[in-house]
Amino acid sequence: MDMSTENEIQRLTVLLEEYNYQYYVLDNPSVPDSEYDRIFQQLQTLEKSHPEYLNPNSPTQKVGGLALTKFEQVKHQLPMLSLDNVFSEQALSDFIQRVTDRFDEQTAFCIEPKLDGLAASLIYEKGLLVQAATRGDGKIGEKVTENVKTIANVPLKLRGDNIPALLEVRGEVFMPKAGFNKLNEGLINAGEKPFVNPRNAAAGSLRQLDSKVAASRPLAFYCYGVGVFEGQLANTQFERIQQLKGWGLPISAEIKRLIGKENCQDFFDDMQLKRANLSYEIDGVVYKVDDISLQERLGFVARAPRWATAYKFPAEEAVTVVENVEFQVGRTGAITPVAKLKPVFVGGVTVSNATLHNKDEIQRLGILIGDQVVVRRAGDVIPQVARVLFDKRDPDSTREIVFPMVCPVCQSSVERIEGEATIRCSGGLYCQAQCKQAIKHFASRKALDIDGLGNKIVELLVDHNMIKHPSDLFSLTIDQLSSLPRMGEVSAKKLINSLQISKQTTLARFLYSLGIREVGEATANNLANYYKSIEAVKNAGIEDLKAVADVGEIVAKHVYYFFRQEHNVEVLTKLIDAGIHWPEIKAAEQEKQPLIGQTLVITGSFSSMSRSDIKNALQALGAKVAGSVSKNTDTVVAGEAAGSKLIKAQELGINIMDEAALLTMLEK
Ligand code: IWH
Repeated sequence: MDMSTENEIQRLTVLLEEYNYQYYVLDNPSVPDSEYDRIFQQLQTLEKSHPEYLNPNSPTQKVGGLALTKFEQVKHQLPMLSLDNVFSEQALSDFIQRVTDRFDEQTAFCIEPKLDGLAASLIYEKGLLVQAATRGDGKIGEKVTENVKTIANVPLKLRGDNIPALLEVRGEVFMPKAGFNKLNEGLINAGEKPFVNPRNAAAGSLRQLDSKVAASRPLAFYCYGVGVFEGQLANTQFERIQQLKGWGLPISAEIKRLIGKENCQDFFDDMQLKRANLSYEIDGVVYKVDDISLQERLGFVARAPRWATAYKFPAEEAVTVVENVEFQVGRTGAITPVAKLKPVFVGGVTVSNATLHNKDEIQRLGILIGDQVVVRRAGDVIPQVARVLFDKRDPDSTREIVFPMVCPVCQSSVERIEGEATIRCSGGLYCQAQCKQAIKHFASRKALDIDGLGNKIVELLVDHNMIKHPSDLFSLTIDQLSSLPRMGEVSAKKLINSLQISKQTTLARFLYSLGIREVGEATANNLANYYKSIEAVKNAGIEDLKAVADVGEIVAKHVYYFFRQEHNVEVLTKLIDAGIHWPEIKAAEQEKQPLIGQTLVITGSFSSMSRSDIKNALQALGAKVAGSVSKNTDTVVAGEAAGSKLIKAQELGINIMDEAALLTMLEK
């Protein structure tokens, strides 16, 4: 009986270790979580009834134990170095040149994202985790073994063959974004202070004296190198990392080995694009000479290796002053408070405005005009005020933000809706601000797609009283247009021409272009397919509208009331009178132009057709063919030797079509 219990504990342990490896390291679980949980409970039950067989490295032992009164200090046998930083393409290029100049051949680099966490050292003896320490000052750190043992993806025991007798693994302890958000939510609900960012949360959690608290924190670990070791390791950085992975240690999925400045810079650019979609925060990219013997030849300067550098993203947060708050009127009349900032360089651009969203947000921030604030600009997202520096507030130079009683643009009354934080201008298209936004929307890419009618020109046209409604666009003359500042006769003619072209559209685009609240591209499509004519949409009742795919009570009401407003119907009539038209929706018509509304990009070279023939063929099917890949691209048609456009498309998750697939589609 005892023998079989011991065997059973051993069997379950091995099984869970394998599941953990598949889940955390290979990112490819072989069983559902419920099955993992079932085995886990079985093992836990057996261990409880037979404590004599409980192994301290059992997969069940990740829950933390006794609380410490302080952390012991540990001296790192090999110092934990810092990295040199670079902040520009030129500086990266200089680094690569400097390294390459030392050797005859092109030097390969092992490249990885730089995680925004804390460096840690994990020591495995005979494959068992015996000590974990923080980096500290690089020479002396703190022993946080009990806490690190609770990190879900840190193996207590290594797996596989040829495990070194001694292995110091270096890596980053961090908190994934999702876990951070959940942790903060819990802290706020409990009336406690949330962490400012995932890095602080990771630091606070790793330095918990009570390892049970640390165990409750969603920490993770990725390794990026080796410190001391006894035994044989591969002689390149890239292969060593793969060895660590094979022994059950988690590594970032992004690590690559590359040669050449261009590839190195491309990796950085790609990482910057991917950044927002990664599940954890990164603050740059690390480049390491791949060959360990070359690393040794390069050696160190002061406390940083000459064979590695960190290329940092521009800071996403900066401190500045709120000089004023203005109120902007949007397309639907929503009045948004905008903080006018002392210009500050953040996220790679100079920022002088940040949205404050609404009253609730202002209250949440506790912000006053004159406050010093942290401004955040991440990726392409509009700048936000992250928080107020209350310690720096000077009551003499701050004042409250007062919401306007009337629209700041047209002086119409302001609507406040019970339970909504947003206030709205009631002026409709009488309000110049709403009018401008409506026309910009009307001309935008997914609406009538009027080439050459950018935001600046719309503003000028409205300011010069040349247009009031979208329908006025179609009676503009070349003389009128060329009288505008910075508009010559050539651009005026071009614009008149694109206005002419834009009249041929689709019902879906036309419906979208009207700017009905809550009617986006998808809803416009659904409405068009369901009703097939503008008259039918116009006459539809609320209940009937609700029968359209994805249309609920709110959308239905917005559509219904839009067509009950006299001036909307008037504009609509004028647009049709101006000559806006679309093919009648019949199944056969739609098949003729299956690519209408889609943007394609052609890249690479093709063997069966020239690029211009492909372009013509795609346009004949209704597609718009663009020159560069962006998030608006629907499909990239990639031939042989496609380069950066293809890579970008892959990063953005855009549909990719090769030559064979293209030909098949064209034949259809
Ligand atoms: C209940 N998970 O940590 C439960 N599928 O191989 C059990 C396990 C997990 C969740 C929920 C989220 C996560 C899954 C596996 C392995 C380890 C592990 C697995």
